[in-house]
Amino acid sequence: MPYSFDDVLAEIKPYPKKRVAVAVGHDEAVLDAVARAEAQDVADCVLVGDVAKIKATADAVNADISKAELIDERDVTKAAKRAVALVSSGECHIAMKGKLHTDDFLRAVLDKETGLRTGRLLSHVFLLEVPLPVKRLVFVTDGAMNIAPNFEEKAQIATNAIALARLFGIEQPKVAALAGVELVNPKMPATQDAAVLSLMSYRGQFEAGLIEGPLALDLAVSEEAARIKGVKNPVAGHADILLMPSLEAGNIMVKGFSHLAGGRTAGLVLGAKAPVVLTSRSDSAESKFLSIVCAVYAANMEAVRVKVGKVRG
Ligand code: COD
Repeated sequence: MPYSFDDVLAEIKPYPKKRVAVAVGHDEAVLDAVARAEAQDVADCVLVGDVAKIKATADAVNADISKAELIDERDVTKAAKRAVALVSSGECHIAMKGKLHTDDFLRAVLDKETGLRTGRLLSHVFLLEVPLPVKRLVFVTDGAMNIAPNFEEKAQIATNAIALARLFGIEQPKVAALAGVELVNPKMPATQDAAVLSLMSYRGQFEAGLIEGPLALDLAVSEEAARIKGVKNPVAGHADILLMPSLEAGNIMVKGFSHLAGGRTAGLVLGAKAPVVLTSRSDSAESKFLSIVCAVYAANMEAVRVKVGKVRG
């Protein structure tokens, strides 16, 4: 089971490389990440976009993209659709966002004809490499796709993240349904949703994971905070998945972690036909590379899961 991004990178080495289709490739950090993925035999990449701009950008940052396939499509919307279509047709295994707005990229992913819909809710998960009290990966969802999820959507978002955490080797992921407090307050709708999700979990409605809530962030991740506040349950202090009440909460938390505390993060969209790498345009090349690594890991573990048939979704 990987406890760090370096572990994830080491664990994918025996598995086959995957093909990544990048939508609108002329982004410095994306091309740096692509060059690293090619150099470390993690993935082969197809870069869709304005080829002249892609080459000029790669030159500017000294990114060796000589092994990548280039497809010239200067229109941003068409480039996004074309990259995603390469994945839905099976020519590539992973879609990745390049230099375009998140919503424009996601609309290509959701396209009814050429997109990656499955009939399920698609949702985003950030993976955070948390240093304390021991280094491990924590999953934060949804900080990038579903803006204000209703109760049913939160249940699906939790289910998607549980499936991902299980691919990452956590047998029964512990989910903290986060709010500002640990008691149900009718004036705070997030606490009500969290309480019902928790009840559903105790009734066995999330068979693969354990949801507890409402919990404030400190209670979810700090054993000491839970002890001081007298909160005793199997998730308190040990949450693997932080289920956020809204996109803003998740997005602000993760950007605080990376931009204020220097934490390493990766980002994926789940629930689609294939993993989708979705990072912010301001994320570092390292974060984009780590996201490719995690997508390759998820795609390979999913294949193992289907073959072995041991793990329930
Ligand atoms: N899963 C599956 N289908 C979906 C989802 C989803 N999460 N979201 C929308 N759909 C389907 C709907 O069922 C419908 O058929 C179609 O897509 C259009 O639905 P709308 O009109 O509600 O959606 P859009 O196109 O206006 O917006 C969808 C986005 C994902 C683009 C939107 O939710 C969005 O902008 N999300 C936030 C993206 C963002 O800015 N993130 C910032 C992170 S840095």
